[in-house]
Amino acid sequence: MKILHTADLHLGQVIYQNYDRSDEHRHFFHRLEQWCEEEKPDALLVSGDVFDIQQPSATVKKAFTDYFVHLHQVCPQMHIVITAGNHDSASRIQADSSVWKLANAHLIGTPPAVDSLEQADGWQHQYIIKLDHGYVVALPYMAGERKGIIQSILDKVTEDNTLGLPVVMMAHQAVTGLDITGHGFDIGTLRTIDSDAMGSGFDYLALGHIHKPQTIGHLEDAMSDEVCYHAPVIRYSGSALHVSCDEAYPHTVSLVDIDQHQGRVQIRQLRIDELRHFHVLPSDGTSFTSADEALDAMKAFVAEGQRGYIRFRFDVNTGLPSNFGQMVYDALLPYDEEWRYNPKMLWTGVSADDASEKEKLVFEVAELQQMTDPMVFIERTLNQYPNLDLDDVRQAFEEVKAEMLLLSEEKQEKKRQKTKSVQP
Ligand SMILES: [Mn+2]
Repeated sequence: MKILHTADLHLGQVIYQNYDRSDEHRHFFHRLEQWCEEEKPDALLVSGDVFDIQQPSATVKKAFTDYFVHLHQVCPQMHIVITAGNHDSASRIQADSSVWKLANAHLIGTPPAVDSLEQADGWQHQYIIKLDHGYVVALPYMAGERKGIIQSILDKVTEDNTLGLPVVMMAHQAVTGLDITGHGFDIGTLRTIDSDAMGSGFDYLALGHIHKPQTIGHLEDAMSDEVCYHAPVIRYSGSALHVSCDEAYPHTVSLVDIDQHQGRVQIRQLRIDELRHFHVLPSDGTSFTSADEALDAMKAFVAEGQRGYIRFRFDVNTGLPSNFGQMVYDALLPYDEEWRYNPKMLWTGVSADDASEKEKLVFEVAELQQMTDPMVFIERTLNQYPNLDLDDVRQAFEEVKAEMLLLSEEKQEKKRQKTKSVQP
C-alpha cells in the first residue's frame, strides 16, 4: 500500500497582515500533482487544517475545489482522503462529502460523538475507507482524548482484515514526544495526547497539526530522505508551506510504502521547493546597527533574487525612525509583492538602558488601585521592555483568564457536589 501523506495546507492564509499566499499554494499543488502522477499512490491523505479559517472566502473554496478535482482527473484511481483540523469547520468540511465521493474523494469533518460507544454498532464505518491494498481510518480533529472510541474503530478494521492488509490511520493531534520548533508556543501551552491514547492496530499514523516533518521516537531521522521502520510508525508530514517565519527547516510531503499489516514501513521525504523562502537579514548571522545599513543591504539582496519573505535582525541599541516600516514597504514596492516584509524584527545584544539608570515611572497610588487590566500597566511601561511583543502578552493573559475561569468553575462544581453529599 502506497500513500502520499500531507497536512496543514492552510488554504487562504494571509500572512503578515496583508499578503495573500494563493500563488504559493498553486505552486505547491502543481508539484503535488507531479508526484501523484509519478508515484501513483493508492491514496493521497490530507490530515487536517485544509483551510486557514473556518469560513474561507468563495475564492479560496473555489481554489480548493479546482485543486482537488484536478488531482482526481490526473489520477482517477487514487483515493483522496481529507479530514478536518482545528482550523477547519468540521460541519462545513462534512457538508459536501457526498458530492466529493463522485471524485473518489472522502471528506471527513465531524468527529465521532462522545457517546458513540453507547450507540448502535456500525457508526465506526463512517471513518473506515477500504482500499484495494489496505485500510484508511480517517479521524478528524478531536478535542481531548477518545481512546475507547478510536480503539473501537480500529477493532472493526481488525475484524475485517483477514488478509493482513496495511492499516493507516489519520488524525490531527499533538502527541507526546514531538519537536515543536517554529510553533509560537512552548510545550506547556500545547495540549498533547499520549500516543498510547491513539489506540493500537494501525501500521502508520498519518498526523497533522505540527508543521515540522518528523517521526515520533526517531527525531534524529528528521532530515533523512529515506528511512525504513517496523510498524507501527507515528509521523507528522509537516505543513505544505512555512506557516511562520520561525519554521526554518525544509518542508516535505511523505511518500509511505507499507508491505503488509505489522510489516515494514518505508518513508521517503519529497522536498517541497517553496515559491517564496523566508530570509533573515543580515544573512551572515550578524545584526544591523542602523536603518540605512538595513535598507541598503535589503535593496542589494532583493535585486539579486526573484521573490521571498524578508525579516531584519537588529542590535537592540539601534534607533530606528518611526516610519521605518513604511520605508521598507516603499523600497519593496517595485517588486509588486514578489518580495514581502515581515515587520516582526529580531533583536540581539544588551540594551544600553539596562546598564544605565532607567527613567523612573511614576504612578499615582489611586490610579494603580483602580487599574484592573494588567495590559494597561504594561502598555504604559512599554519602554522598559524593548523586545516585548504586545500581541503575545495579550494572548498569554487571555489564556490565563480562560484557565482561571475553568478552575473556578471546577471549584464551584466540587463545592456543589460536596453540599449534595452532605444532605441526607
Ligand atoms: Mn492544526
